[in-house]
Amino acid sequence: MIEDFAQGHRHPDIVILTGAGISRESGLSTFRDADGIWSKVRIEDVATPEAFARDPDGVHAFYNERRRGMAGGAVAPNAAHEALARLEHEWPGAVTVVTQNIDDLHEKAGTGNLIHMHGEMLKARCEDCGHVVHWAGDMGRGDSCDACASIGAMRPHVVWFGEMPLEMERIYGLLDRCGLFLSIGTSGNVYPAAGFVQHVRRRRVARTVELNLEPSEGASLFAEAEYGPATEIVPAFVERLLEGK
Ligand code: BV8
Repeated sequence: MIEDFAQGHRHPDIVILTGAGISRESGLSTFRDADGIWSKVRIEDVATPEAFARDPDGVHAFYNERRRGMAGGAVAPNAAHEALARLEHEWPGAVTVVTQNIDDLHEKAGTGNLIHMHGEMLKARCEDCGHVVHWAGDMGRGDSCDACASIGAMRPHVVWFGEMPLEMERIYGLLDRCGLFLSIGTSGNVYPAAGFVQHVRRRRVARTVELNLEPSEGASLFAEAEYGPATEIVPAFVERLLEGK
């Protein structure tokens, strides 16, 4: 099996895209499930730069509530996060997690090679000077930047709709070199992340696998798929991969 997807070598590099589904069993809501975040608030009201310009207090309240839900270790990584950290440490090739999630559960599980393409809940960015700083508490218009002292310019260091995701050049470089692309816990609704599998498929040698609770919007684009809760199917997949190394 290893030879099937290697680019001519036994331990190809692996790129893993994760979405909200991988954190669901840690107790964090997803976005588009029946009880998901977008069933309670509209994207246009809380997750666009226009919303922030129009109603900064409302957007801060949305992120303050989610940040509080993650504070103080209330939320822990689950077996799926831990399996990906194990894969990074035991796989002979490079393993990189590209997450759409803004929680810190991959880091807590021990993943080091990690790109938060949609930013991070526990960071703030100054709109005036661009300074990015760790931020675990509530944020509001009265807060000031500890680099340029400007007041009211702090925003969540999160990529909103209509904003360019982070580290895209690095991500496409990784996709161009990987021999295995894994997509875990994402509905495949949000671009450009949802387009990564097409980017990988252009190279015949790479293996594409979807691990999700149910088929995503892009399910037909994956050569292989397994469906079930992430805490069950992800550790099992990693175990098989490492057994065959
Ligand atoms: C941009 C941060 C361009 C905020 C988020 C085509 C090309 C390019 C862009 C677009 C395009 N078409 C449309 C666009 C615009 C837009 C977009 O994609 N819109 C969609 C709605 C159609 N994209 C953008 O705006 C992006 N920016 O393109 O910029 C540009 C170019 C030049 C210059 C400037 C800009 C920016 C998108 C990022 C937006 N920010 N989040 C926050 O988190 O508050 S997106 C948001 O959706 C989250 O990041 C989330 O992670 C992401 C994706 O959702 P999922 O993670 O997939 O979560 P979802 O609930 O949908 O699905 C969960 C899945 O898990 C389900 O499948 C479920 O079955 C599964 N699951 C549930 N439980 C389990 C499970 N699986 C396993 N186990 C379980 N237990």
